[in-house]
Amino acid sequence: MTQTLAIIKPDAVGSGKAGRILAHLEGSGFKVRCMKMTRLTAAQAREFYSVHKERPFFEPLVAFMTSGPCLPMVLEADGAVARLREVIGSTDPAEAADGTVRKLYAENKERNAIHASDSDENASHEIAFFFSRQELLSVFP
Ligand code: 3AN
Repeated sequence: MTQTLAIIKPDAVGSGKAGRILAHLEGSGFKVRCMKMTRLTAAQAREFYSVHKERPFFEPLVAFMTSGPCLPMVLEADGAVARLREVIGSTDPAEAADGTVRKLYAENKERNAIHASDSDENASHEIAFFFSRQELLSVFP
């Protein structure tokens, strides 16, 4: 079993799709190991997406990610990172495969319902970004 980080983004939380997305993830075989509701500050959003800081969509992305609450969570499965990328679908819902989370629930390329780590290394980093060791251990000692 390996872990990855998902975030149900503010568009999906705000439009009442979080429960359906969570059910979709659980139905796809993921175990939820830790989860919280939070609202990112601009500084946190800039840090989280710093790899995109030179891109034209960076400031709109920061504005979107701070526009309302989101639900970061640690998900566990066999080959969790690759499996979750498959389950969420392409960044642009117009290009996402049928039955994927983004095809079903995303509005567009920016307001695309869910984030998922893209490598094991980034998954560790992103899990630590949202959850302390103590928080993780307090849920599943
Ligand atoms: P993914 O979330 O599929 O890994 P990334 O890491 O390339 O995609 O992009 C991070 C986030 O930046 C996306 N989830 C999306 O919200 C936003 N984004 C990416 N590309 C664009 C774009 N061309 N226009 C607007 N927003 C974008």
